[in-house]
Amino acid sequence: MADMKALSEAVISGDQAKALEITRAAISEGVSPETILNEGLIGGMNIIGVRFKNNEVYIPEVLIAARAMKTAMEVLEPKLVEAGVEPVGKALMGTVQGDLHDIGKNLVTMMLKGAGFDVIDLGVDVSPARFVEKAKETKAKLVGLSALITTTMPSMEKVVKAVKEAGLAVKVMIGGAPITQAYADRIGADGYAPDAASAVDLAKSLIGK
Ligand code: B1M
Repeated sequence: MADMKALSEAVISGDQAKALEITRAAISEGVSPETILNEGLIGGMNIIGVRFKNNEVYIPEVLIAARAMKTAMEVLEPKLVEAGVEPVGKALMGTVQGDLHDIGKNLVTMMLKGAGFDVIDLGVDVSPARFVEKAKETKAKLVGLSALITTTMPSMEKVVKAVKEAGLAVKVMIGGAPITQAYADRIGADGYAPDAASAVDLAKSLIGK
């Protein structure tokens, strides 16, 4: 019988081949896609998230774990769709206009995916108009903004304003090295997270999960 604890461990250690093998075995043994996702894959990513927060592991380990999860997700995703398993929530992520830094944004995206979010990554240098247009098109409930340079921080305020002006019922969360809670409060963002693991907790709380 495929072991969900072993699947979590494969994700934690970033063993892509093992994660894929256990996921395939679990599917063929009839383990529910939801169990494989929640107990195996997300379970493993949650542990990585906690360890990252506690400085027990660092960025490379998180990236390797996320890659193992992604490999397993490729075979699991069609089964989740067939089973009608709903994602935790839909989120847009992007680095704001004028800013090309994407390492932190990618980490947050991976952690959110690891936590069961359906994340649409808009990439870097994303204009306020594009965030609004994609939020309307995808009906995402959450918009995540990343900025690494002090001169691109004002783009975040523009997104918050554009989202409000468009009358969208979405929450905006922000982060990046120069960002603080005080800045989030000042521009009217719904939340700030200092790192990728906290971003997952914040995202869940913003959408009431
Ligand atoms: Co640039 N860069 N860079 N850079 N770069 C910084 C940010 C800088 C601090 C370096 C310095 O001068 N000491 C400085 C900004 C100074 C300032 O703001 N005043 C700077 C500069 C000036 C520039 C250029 C202007 C340099 C130039 O061309 N003269 C230029 C800008 C280009 C542009 O964007 N328009 C530039 C270019 C680059 C590279 C292309 C070379 C490269 C980026 C590669 C890439 O991203 N693909 C780069 C890099 C790598 C850095 C440093 C060295 C590292 C940034 C990084 O990836 N950190 C950085 C100096 C430093 O920080 N030591 C620097 C790791 C990453 C995981 O952290 O993104 O903070 P971070 O993400 C964290 C949290 O902040 C949080 O979670 C992540 C994980 O815990 N988080 C969120 C991030 N987004 C979040 C969103 C959330 C929640 C949490 O909710 C939605």
